[in-house]
Amino acid sequence: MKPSDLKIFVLFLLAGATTALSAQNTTKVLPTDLEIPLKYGADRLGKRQDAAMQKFRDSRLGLFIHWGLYAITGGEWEGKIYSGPSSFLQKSAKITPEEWMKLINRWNPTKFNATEWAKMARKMGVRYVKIVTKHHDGFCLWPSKYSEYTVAQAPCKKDILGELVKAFDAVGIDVHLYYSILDWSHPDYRYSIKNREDSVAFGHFLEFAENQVKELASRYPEVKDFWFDGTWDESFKENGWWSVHIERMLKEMIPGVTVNSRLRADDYGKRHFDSNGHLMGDYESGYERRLPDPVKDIDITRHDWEAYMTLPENQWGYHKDWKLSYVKTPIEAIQRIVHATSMGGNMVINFGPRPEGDFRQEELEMAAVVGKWMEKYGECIYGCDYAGLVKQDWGYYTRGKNGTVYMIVFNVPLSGRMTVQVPKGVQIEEATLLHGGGKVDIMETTRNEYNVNVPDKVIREPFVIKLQIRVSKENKDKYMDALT
Ligand code: FHN
Repeated sequence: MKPSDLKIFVLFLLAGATTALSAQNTTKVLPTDLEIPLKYGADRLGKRQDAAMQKFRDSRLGLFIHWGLYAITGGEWEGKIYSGPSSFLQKSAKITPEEWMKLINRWNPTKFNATEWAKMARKMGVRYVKIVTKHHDGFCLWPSKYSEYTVAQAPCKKDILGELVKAFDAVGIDVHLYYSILDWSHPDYRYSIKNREDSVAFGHFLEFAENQVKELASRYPEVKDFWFDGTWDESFKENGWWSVHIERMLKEMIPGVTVNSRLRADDYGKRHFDSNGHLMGDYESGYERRLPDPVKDIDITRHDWEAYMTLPENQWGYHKDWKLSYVKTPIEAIQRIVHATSMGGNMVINFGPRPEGDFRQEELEMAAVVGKWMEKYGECIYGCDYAGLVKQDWGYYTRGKNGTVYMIVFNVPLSGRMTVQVPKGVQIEEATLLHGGGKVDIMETTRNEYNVNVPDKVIREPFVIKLQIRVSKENKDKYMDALT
């Protein structure tokens, strides 16, 4: 058998074994003799369980900040508005990197106040912020000594990133750093490696990227997470060793730091999950502008993950014209936060500040409404997880650490009754409204099924009912594993 045939055969065996394992609902590791030996595959099986990871998981809600030169152009070039992502204007308007970088002379955010940003985020209820330090265009929000395209070359000369790290840290919001490997400004970047010259150039590029990442970790040691992007090109996928090296380096430099799966590529160029199907990095970071299906994709509850949402359909950085696409409402954002928590994931909401350094009205409104809801109902989000109950049409379940189950209601049934199916041996003892208290009537209708009455008073927001449940001794382990 040729090595390539052997690989296919092993993958075939693996596919069968994985299905069998899913059916048994176990997180056990496959016997190693069925796995492809990998030098750059997953370094751990199952969820990371240390305190730093637990904190990441318990946070559940984060804020993404995309702020760079694209805020200045806001999707407009030479009088024409481009409807694509404003952060891709350089590509859509075919602007050379040299021309693009002249925007640095216009980087002068006179309204920027890091403390105000941190205050807004605090009120919004986010527990961490992911800041774009360098997007695909190569402009750096910190005065990097390895690049000529940084805030240090701009008129205001401020270390914007440094100010943000300090301000967020001061209000107890963890700082995560986004770093794009893909770099349109760097002469040594290659999309693919076609010859020796490319290989040498890309080697130099990787040295540059390593220096910058190291620089970030040593300048801002209070950082809790590194989030890598722009890792999909062939050139990068052929250098899985580098992604492993960088993750290890960061973990040595900042104990407890978390790293997203998007950084990693294995020996065969597989990303996020290695060729044996195991997650690389600490959490999956593939759910961008979408969420897993709450029924079909329930297996996702086996690992940590994070999802990202933009307010308009596909705008990360500031764009002048939001009317070009649908803009999500705060209730839709709340639904996404709940959806993610109900499946054991985190939701990160993206804001793209204006070139002056403040936020647009829609973002301020979003922060205020989400914040108010989180203040009232955060108990069903922070520290909560997948509840192990079958999804119903009225909304979502989450489960707190003490076993309390929360029903988060988005669709109130006209029947006035909400069905709750429970596994064998599980009883609902009591239901109460989370905010404002008050008992909610429940009735067992048939075996393993209850009706929870819609409360009499009209509530004009997604509301939460707390269920006290009792699990008989012999069912304790099985209940939480009840994948649907
Ligand atoms: O192209 C980028 C995009 O601008 C944004 O930064 C998002 C954030 O998750 N990531 C990339 C696409 O996957």
